[in-house]
Amino acid sequence: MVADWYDGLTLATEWRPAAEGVAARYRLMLTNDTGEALRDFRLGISGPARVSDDAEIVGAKVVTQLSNFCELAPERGFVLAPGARWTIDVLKLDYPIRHWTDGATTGFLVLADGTTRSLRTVPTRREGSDTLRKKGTAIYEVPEHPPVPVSIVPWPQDVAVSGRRTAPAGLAPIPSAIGKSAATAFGKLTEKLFPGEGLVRPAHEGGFPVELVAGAGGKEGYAIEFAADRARIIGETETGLLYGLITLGQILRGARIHLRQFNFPTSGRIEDAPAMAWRGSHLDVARRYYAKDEVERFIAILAWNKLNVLHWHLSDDESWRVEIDAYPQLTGKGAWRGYGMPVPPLLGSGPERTGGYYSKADIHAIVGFATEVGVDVVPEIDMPGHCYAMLQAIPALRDPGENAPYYSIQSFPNNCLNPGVEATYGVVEAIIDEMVELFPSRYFHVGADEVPEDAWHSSPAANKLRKELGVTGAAPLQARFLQRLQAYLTSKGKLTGAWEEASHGGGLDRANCYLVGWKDTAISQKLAAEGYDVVVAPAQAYYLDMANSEDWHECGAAWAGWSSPEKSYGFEPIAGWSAVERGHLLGIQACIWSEPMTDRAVFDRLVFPRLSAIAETGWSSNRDFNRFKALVGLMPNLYGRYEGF
Ligand code: TNX
Repeated sequence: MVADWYDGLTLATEWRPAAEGVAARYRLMLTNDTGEALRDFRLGISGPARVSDDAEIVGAKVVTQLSNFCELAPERGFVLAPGARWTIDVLKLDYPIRHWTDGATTGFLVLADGTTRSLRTVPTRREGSDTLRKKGTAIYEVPEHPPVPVSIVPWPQDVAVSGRRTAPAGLAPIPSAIGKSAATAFGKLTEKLFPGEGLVRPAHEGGFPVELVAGAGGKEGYAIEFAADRARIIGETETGLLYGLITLGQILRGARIHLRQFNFPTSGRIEDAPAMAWRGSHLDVARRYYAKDEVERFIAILAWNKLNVLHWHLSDDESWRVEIDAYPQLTGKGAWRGYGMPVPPLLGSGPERTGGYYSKADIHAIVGFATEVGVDVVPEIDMPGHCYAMLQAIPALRDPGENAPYYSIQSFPNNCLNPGVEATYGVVEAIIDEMVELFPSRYFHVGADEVPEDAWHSSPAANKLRKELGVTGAAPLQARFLQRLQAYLTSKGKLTGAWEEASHGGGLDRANCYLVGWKDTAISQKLAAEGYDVVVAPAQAYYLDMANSEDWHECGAAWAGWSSPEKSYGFEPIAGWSAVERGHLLGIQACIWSEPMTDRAVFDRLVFPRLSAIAETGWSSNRDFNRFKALVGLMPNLYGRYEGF
């Protein structure tokens, strides 16, 4: 029996960027301090960086590889003596490493009997660099003299308040014919986000009376009238009143925490309504699993930012996360990763079985909470591409005649549902049947991104369909697949959502869909001009997996560039759009892809405060980074990790 080697074995990785006359090099170093000689083993790694298929590798050979999982073997008879180090040089990766989160974040040994041993894995260093790794939300100090007297994010349409009183101990909402649900939702929201702060209190505990009354306001607008001994919120809907309470709660927290800098007013008025109808955030729970409580807290944060859509990315190549009764193997196999399993360790998951999925009861609770706080949960099942996990769970959906591989951009082989395999439609429809029961949203997002151009090239079933339709390539087949899905969703009363690529090869019925433009804003504008309703989510500014700056010490990805909070904040999503194009704008959203989120503190650094920057763009007609910077430090993050803590 082999001892637990965790303490004695260390994997370190080092990146040397390409320079004049020097090739890029990714070096893996395994050091043996176990006191025993190691033989007959292989090294498994997982983390965002991908060893290229045609990479020259010095010191090892690749035994198996799938996307960013790679198993490397030393030469036959190799012995790693006590105190010795095994060095492997990989001379080509699919893309260069630009930040410390890019390299292997998990390493493990595979022994001759097939068992595995975890080992300590040190985050990647760049050659010659120090070990500083930035994590945690950047700290935004409240200035001595903030440019505005009250703390509110996103900034309202019109603020005309005056007077000043000591921040009350809490708020005591008083519903009338309207406002019961808003008051309850506000209580749950503040309890989740700021437990122990007592933001809601009865009058006898010093709660400040807040009357909730019916009046104008539209779907999400509200007004607040201040008096010395009470405030009144006027709204037309429960959501409007909730947003009024959120504004008051933010004012209260600011005045309480920074009593010199911010006021709790005693007179005047705030008038508010959103600029855009769709103010969303996408969350990828497929690359990384987020527990039910984390998702609910994230939803609470959305509401606190007056964001109203969660685009919930529930499946991808790396996993499947929704319980489906008709196909228990989807979660039985697809929700888990591990060595020797249908889905191997990926993106830093280890050799042991890890993952998770949302049971129907979980989804019911999550969607119920979201609805209460004004957040519409739009589910996404990503199809026909990004389906490796689903196809591993239900291999019968592959065409048995397909005999050659094609690869996705993330290097997954044959990862697309096959439009020529008729059984696919029955399975997908059964999944939709169950999911429409779980998600009351008008929208159902079907993915449609990144199908490789040569998808299904060797599939007889796909080629038969190509012949029938008189088409070539992948796009028309994908369009045909999506059109069938859309017809089914329409019959269920749903509008079909998809990424921009759903417009390729024939497109969708524009009256019953919306598309998310992600490559740049020009594409969103073009889709709007073609008559598609669009949500604008350009990767250059709204992809929160992109690092905050070019600095190596920052965490995150870089394929679409870098975006500081200031850049995300100042970004104009619909500059130059015509009135007709604007007529097709639903709104904007952040996208949170989870490949780099190996550490919760990385999530906090990447997502905050950029999420609030995007929220303010969706809500306010009056933006000012200086004001935003002074206020955003009061906004919550997901895990409570701040830079330097
Ligand atoms: C592209 S954006 C993807 C995702 C990745 C993301 C990483 C889109 C629709 N597809 O699969 O996670 O880039 O930034």
